[in-house]
Amino acid sequence: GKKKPLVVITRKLPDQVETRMRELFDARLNLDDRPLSQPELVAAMKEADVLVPTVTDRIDAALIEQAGANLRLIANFGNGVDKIDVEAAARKGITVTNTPGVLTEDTADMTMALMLAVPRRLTEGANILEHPSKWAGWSPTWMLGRRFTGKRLGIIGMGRIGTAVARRAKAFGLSIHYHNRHRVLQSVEDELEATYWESLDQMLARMDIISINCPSTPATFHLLSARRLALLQPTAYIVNTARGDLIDEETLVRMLQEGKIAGAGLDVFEHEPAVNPKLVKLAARGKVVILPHMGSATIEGRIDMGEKVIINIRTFFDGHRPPDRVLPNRT
Ligand code: 8YV
Repeated sequence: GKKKPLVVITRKLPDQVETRMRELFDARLNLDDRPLSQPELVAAMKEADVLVPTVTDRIDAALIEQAGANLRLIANFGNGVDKIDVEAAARKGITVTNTPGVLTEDTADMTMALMLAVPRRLTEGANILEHPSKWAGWSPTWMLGRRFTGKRLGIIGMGRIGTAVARRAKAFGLSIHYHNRHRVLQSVEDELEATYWESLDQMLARMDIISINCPSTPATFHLLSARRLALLQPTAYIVNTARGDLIDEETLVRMLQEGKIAGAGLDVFEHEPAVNPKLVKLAARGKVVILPHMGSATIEGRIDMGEKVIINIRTFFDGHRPPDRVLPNRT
């Protein structure tokens, strides 16, 4: 029979995904789940037929240059391919795939959780009851937040996740606005009663809440630049479950400290896993809710992502175009 492809998986995956990968492939697993060192990553690239990286691996042009002749597929475990130089891979004839679709709902759910948490002071309240003696009792002016329903939500990036966020937000009574490279289908706009803003700047100036749901590419680096952040109303909130580098984080932090923006819910950071200590301080004061990149972190989601990776690898080695191929120059 055919020789099974050597598939190097850089991180620990759910047991049932690993079991399935072992059945189908010559799977090299990372049993202790420590991110591979640079030399280990180079060695993996040299030997493997397929590399399965995650968001914690930087697969840049220099690394891709060192790939062995066998490496034909990088099957990313995850949606965002910002850490993979897809152009450099294409130049070497290496196909790149990702796992869209299966993490849409989970990420949209977490986006809503962050969106509600800041104005309704969820973490502040929960923190108070870690020390029940801090609660002297209810009062009409105790722990007042800001009303969520009725607010204007501006979504940056109306793809799968952005649309899933919009559906949820509409059910919560928010009005839906969006900025995207192109307008979405009229039927989707109608369903969501959504307003399209061709100008991101104009949208930013008028929203109560901003949710970022677009990919990180060279073209979207610091999309929310200092200049654009300054357009926001001081009462506005920002939620980011996409990628940290979409926002000029240093400026965002300063604006939060100075009260030039009301709050932020952040699942992603510019220098993950490092988190700016000033954000941690702001979190203690309830100005921000920060999470350690948990947007898609459900058991079901991780299993589905594993299945997607497997389908992409199998389709590729059956000689067909894998369903989730990522094309270069998507900026
Ligand atoms: C994962 C994600 O945390 O898919 C993405 O883009 O950020 C998350 O689903 C990560 O990418 C897994 O590699």
